[in-house]
Amino acid sequence: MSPASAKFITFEGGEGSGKSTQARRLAARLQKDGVPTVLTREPGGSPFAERVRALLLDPATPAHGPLAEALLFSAARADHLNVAIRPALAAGAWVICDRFADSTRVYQGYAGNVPAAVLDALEHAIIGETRPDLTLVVDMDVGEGLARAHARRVAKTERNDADRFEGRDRTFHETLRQGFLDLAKANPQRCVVIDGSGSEEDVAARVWGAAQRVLGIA
Ligand code: T5A
Repeated sequence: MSPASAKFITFEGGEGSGKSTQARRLAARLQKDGVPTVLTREPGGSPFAERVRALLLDPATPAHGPLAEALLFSAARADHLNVAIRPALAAGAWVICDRFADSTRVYQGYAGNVPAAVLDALEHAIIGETRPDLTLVVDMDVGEGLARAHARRVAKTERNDADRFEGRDRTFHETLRQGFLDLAKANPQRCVVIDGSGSEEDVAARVWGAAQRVLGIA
């Protein structure tokens, strides 16, 4: 596959919406079809960004406000883009990223009131031309999503505590859901809202249909 055909796909949505599961499934399907694919995530995806992730998600990290959060997520993103995303795209791979700049727009902007002009400037400086070709916004009932995320955390860690974002109140998570829907509406050329309800297979079929339609996959 030539570098010109490399695609950048992002998954977005609230906590426990099933985006990570679907990002993995889409990457596996593309790889099976012979498409070189890199699966990555934010915050994280490079050694520096994973260090920032640990700090940001640790419930013991003192509250530092949405502006400082936006700056930290952006610092991690700058490194992730330089170390992982841009080199992969340049080599012709498709990149699937579990969360990207839209999460900053919604969590720190829409819910955290960081001004759009600040986020515009950060995106301009850090992302530049490396914009997603397709953003899949996985939409899910908030209660169901949080229950899924909670069940997964308990099963994995045998601990009951949420990370710094998951642990916020229900109103916060409803605001996030609306934020992602508004963002998708404002960016119809690249965003598709995916109904996250039903089985993993049901959701995967919706994701694949959207990828085929928007990216022209046969
Ligand atoms: N953040 C991130 C910001 O505030 N600003 C930013 O700029 C960025 C980049 C990241 C946190 O950072 C914030 C947002 C987040 O709060 P994280 O640990 O990476 O934290 O968490 P999330 O991205 O929210 O991802 P989660 O892993 O919690 O949830 P997902 O990805 O929505 O869900 P997933 O796929 O892991 O599934 C959750 C559980 O549900 C099951 C899965 O097996 C799993 O157990 N599941 C299903 N069960 C039934 N039916 C289905 N269809 C299912 N699909 C999945």
